[in-house]
Amino acid sequence: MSDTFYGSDFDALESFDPEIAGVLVSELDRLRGGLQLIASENMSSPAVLTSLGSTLSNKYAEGYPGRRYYGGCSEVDKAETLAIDRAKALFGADHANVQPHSGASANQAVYGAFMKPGETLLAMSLPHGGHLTHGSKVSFSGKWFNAVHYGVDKETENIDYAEVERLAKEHRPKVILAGGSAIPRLIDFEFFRRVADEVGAIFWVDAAHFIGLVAGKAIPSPVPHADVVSFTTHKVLRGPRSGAIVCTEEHRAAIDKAVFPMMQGGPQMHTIAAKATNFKECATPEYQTYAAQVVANAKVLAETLAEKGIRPTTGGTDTHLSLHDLQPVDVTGADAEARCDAAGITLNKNAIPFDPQKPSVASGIRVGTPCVTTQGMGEDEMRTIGGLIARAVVEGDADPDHPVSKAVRAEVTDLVTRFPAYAR
Ligand code: DSN
Repeated sequence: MSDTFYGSDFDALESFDPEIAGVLVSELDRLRGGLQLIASENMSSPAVLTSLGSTLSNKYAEGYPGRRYYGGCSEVDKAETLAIDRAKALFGADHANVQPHSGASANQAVYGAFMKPGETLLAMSLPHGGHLTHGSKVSFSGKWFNAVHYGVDKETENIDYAEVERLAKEHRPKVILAGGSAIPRLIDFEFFRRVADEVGAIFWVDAAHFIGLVAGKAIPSPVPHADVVSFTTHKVLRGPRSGAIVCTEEHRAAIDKAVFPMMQGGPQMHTIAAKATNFKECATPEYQTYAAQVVANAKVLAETLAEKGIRPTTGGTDTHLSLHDLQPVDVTGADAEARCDAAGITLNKNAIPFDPQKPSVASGIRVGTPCVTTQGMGEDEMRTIGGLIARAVVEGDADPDHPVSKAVRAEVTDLVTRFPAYAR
C-alpha cells in the first residue's frame, strides 16, 4: 500500500524547497516545545493530516455528489458522501453540508440561505463573547444586515436571557443566533427555540467552539432545537481546518444552494475527505472519553487560576474554555499573553464583558484545554499549568531571558516531555 503520493512527501519538499520545509519543521518543534492553550486550536491526527496532503487537493468538483459540473468525480463523490453520512449520524441531523471552507464561510452561507441585505439578525455582541461574523460592524455581517446584539448580565456574566427575549419581541428578527467564541457556560437552546418560535424567527446556532463536546456527548446538543447549526471542524472536534453545516430537512435545499453556488466555488475535496475521517474518529468511545476529559480539565484549570486570584468570568466553566479577568492582579491581557509566550505558554488576550480596555489590549485571557487533553494531560497537570500561568502572568516578563520566564519554561518543558504532542 505504500506510495508516497497517497499522502504528503516531506523528503520531496525538503529537497526542492528547504525554506518551507524548515517552516514545517520549526512549527512542529514549536507545537512540541510549549503548552498550547488557545481554546480554538487542537492537534488533528496523522490520519486526518494525510488526506490534507493528498492528490484529492487537485480535483475540481463544483456541485454535490452525483451532480457535479466536472467529470472525474467518481472518487471524490465517495469521500463527500462518507463525510455527509458520518456527520448526519454523529449529530443526529437530517442533513449535512460539508463543503464550507471555514467557520466564516459556513456562516456566510447561513446568511445567504435565510436573510436578505437589510434584514434583522439578533446575535450575541462580540465584546460579550460573540463573533465577528455575528453582525460586527467590521464584518460583512454587520455591513449588510441590521444586527441587534444581546449581551451578558452584569452580575452573572452569563447570557442575559431576559434581554434576548425583550430584543426579539422589539425587533422581530429574521434570524436569532446563539453561540460565540468566548462563552464558558452552556447555552439554553430550549429557551432560544421558544423565543424564536414566538417571533417567527429562524433559530441558528454557531456551535464552532463547542461542537466537539457535542460530538463526544460531553454537553447537550443544539441540533434537536435549532433550524441550522454551523461549525468549524478544527477546534475541540480535532479535524482539519474547515467548516460544516447541519440543518433540518426543511432547510436542506436553501443551505446547499447558499454554500454552492451562492458563496463558494470548487469544494476542497482533500479537506472533505479529512472531515470524513475526523467524523469517524469522533464516533469512537475514545473520543467520548477525550471530550469528557477536555471539560474536566477546563474546570480544574479555571479553579486553579481562581485560587491564584485570576478570576474566571461567570465563576468557572461548563465547557472547554474559561475567560479570566486580570484586573484583580493588575495586568492587561496583552501583557499576560506576552509574559506567557516568553515562558512557553501560548494563550490569547481576550476582552471580558464590560471591558474598560480596547480589544488590542483587553483585560482578560482565554484559556482552553483541547490541545493539552489531546496530549494526554489530566487534572493533576491542569493544577500545575494553572500555577505556571499565574506565575508567568503575575511575576513574569515578556523577556524570555527573565528569571521567571526561564523557570516557568523549564517546568513547561518537563510537562511537554512527559506528554508530547505528536509523539514520535
Ligand atoms: N478565531 C476563533 C477563535 O479563536 O475563537 C473564532 O473564529
